[in-house]
Amino acid sequence: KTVSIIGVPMDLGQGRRGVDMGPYAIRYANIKERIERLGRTVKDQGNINVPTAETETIENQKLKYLPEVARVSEDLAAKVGDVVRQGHFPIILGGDHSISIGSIAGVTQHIKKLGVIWFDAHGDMNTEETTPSGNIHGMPLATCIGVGNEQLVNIGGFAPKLRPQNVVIVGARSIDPEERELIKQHGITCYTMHEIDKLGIAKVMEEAIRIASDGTDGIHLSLDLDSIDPDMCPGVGTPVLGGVTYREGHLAMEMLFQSDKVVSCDLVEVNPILDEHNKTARTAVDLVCSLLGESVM
Ligand code: DIR
Ligand code: MN
Ligand code: MN
Ligand code: MN
Repeated sequence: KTVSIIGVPMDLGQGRRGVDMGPYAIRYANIKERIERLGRTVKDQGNINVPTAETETIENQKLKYLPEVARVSEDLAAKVGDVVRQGHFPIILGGDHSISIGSIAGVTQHIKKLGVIWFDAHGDMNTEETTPSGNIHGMPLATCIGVGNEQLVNIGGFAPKLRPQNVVIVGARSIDPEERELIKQHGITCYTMHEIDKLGIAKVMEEAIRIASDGTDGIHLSLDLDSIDPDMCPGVGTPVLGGVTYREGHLAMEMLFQSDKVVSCDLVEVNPILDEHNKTARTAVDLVCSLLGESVM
């Protein structure tokens, strides 16, 4: 299967500058060459157009840059839909995590029953009612299960994109109080760092893959690099101590490869301005190579 890379230089979904440079940072870390070395054909589709923060104004403090995020999401959904139709495996480079609204809308145009593994320090299950920040990057998972702002929920012309029983959060360690209630209320499985420490990443991933593939036709991996501990991923907007280690991350990706269920993935929240010599983008590329079958022997 050909791999298609799509960049989304989006920073309007959160409050810190620099995450719009994520796609360039990940390309600079040689994502294309590294995947080609695995014997895959890689096509870089370029970037989706994203307006610059300086030219836009915030109209709604509970949904910052809503019209701009919605427009980019529609464009991204169309592009992702296009490459999935061609039989490609899309890798979407963020940008902040709001881009997953568009990427998942694109994949589910063709793969109607999609499971999702949401690797993140956060739940991303806020709505305009629960958000403490007004940042849309804290809302994409809620949006995909059909909860929240109507315009966002209906990106791509249909809703919901995902059934909560096929959604699994892995690596969580910072959840807002009302967000926690939404996760419980909708029956989303959430493996926090507590479960990873107690059960081990292998057991957690075995369960996550089972849940995300139960009755679905594929799994989308949404990889927020802040899931990984800040020692290997310091270049993210909202780092949280006590994350998934480099080794746990690799084992998780290897198990996803072995499952043969993953159809698409996002690499999000890489912020080279906050990074140390592009360490976060390099870790992202290492992890995606494991996801695509790189192994020692
Ligand atoms: C916080 C931070 N829960 C919010 N969220 C995220 O603003 O909604 N940080 N996703 O990366
Ligand atoms: Mn996130
Ligand atoms: Mn996060
Ligand atoms: Mn974030």
